[in-house]
Amino acid sequence: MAEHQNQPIAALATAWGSSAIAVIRTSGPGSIELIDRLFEPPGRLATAGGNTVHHGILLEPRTRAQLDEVLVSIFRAPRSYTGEDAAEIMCHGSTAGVERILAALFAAGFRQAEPGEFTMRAFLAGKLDLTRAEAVREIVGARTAESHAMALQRLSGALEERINAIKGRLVTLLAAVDIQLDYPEEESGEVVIAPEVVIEIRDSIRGLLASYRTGRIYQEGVRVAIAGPSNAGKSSLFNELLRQDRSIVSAIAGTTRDYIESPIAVAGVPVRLYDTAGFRESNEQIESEGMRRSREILDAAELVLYVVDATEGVAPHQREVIEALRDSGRLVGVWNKVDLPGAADAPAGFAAVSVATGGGLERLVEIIGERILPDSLAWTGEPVIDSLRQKQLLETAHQALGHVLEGLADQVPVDAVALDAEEALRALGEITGEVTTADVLDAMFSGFCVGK
Ligand SMILES: Nc1nc2c(ncn2[C@@H]2O[C@H](COP(=O)(O)OP(=O)(O)OP(=O)(O)O)[C@@H](O)[C@H]2O)c(=O)[nH]1
Ligand SMILES: [Mg+2]
Repeated sequence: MAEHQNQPIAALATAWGSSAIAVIRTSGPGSIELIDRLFEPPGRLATAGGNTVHHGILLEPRTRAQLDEVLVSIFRAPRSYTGEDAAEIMCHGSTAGVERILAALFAAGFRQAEPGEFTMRAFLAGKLDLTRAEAVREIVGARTAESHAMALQRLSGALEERINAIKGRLVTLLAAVDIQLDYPEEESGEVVIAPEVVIEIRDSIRGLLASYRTGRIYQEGVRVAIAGPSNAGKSSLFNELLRQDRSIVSAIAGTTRDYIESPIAVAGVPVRLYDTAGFRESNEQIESEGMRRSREILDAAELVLYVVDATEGVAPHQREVIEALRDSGRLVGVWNKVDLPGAADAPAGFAAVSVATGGGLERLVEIIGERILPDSLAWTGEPVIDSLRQKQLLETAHQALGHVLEGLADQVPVDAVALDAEEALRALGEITGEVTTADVLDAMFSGFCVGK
């Protein structure tokens, strides 16, 4: 990426498809002048100040044919997202129209932006640190209100501040070591690195590390599968949880042949909910294949809602499946159809519900929420980390501080101990991007979509 750093770039920033409005983003030295040549009234954009919006007509560069009636927002360096001169074109959201405008921009001298290139330029211009750059991607991918709020908090710099605070304490510590090394005669015999301080710093790193699981759950979510014998009401429950008539429900056993998947949110966590084929003896090829696939889904799911018809009870051959699920900690028993006469009482570990009347469903959703998001993992509003990159670097820092403590305990010379503290500092600096390499940047920004 770095070699064409100064070229003006352009990309569609909104989703590809028909919409009322689409936004084409551009950035780079000369970008405003290039668009000005395609804009009527002429000269308007080239002379425009930053943070202004202009209404006009966009023209094809060669034929001067009208392309669209547009609004163009002008941003002047350094007061733009990327820190460069930049313009954003709001046009009509027609795929054909967007294609024509992009073709005109490329003909005029823009090049197609690479994935994440706008944000990478913003990072290189010092507009945001790496934790915030990562948050840009996470905001776009957020699937629940909570994951969105969490990413927004990181974008506003809460994680960066937390890391910088830890770094600050380490810098102070190392400065004291430097003083001792520079003036050994004055400070001789005094221990300048206090282990309590190192332990405190290490604990705050550990706190952030512990937030990783919280961050991942809200970002990635969990898979919840509905399983159980045929006709127990699995598809009925699936539709009810979705609040949508998605899966076919019928009194005929073996209705669901293949699994069906749909996203929902439970306790702020994105959930992939699966309806699966009921288990029963079948010689029918398609149904057997459906059951095989359903079993794969069950194996991969973090939680399984095992639905039993309360008028039928648990058949002996199901006991083994239920026990295995219980042993792996993934079982939520659902005792369905309690509205029917002849329904037995729910056994331990099963929640009594009637999907038909809605009875017990609220409690069931609560149970699912408690299971996928135990209190210990729920977001408290504190900054959390959620990228593997951040986690690994924090682990490096944590480990290095462990070495510092060992060194202090073993009375290793202070300059050797300081090397480990510096290693921790370097790892923390890499999290925010203070020290970084082209490889790290490429790996990170290539995960973005074009236009970000
Ligand atoms: N009375 C009563 N009937 C229910 C309840 N839940 C589901 N049913 C009925 O039970 C029958 C089977 O429901 P489904 O949701 O298709 O069952 P399933 O487990 O998906 O069945 P398969 O896909 O065949 O494995 C349907 O006739 C539903 O209307 C309930 O709570 N009470
Ligand atoms: Mg079904």
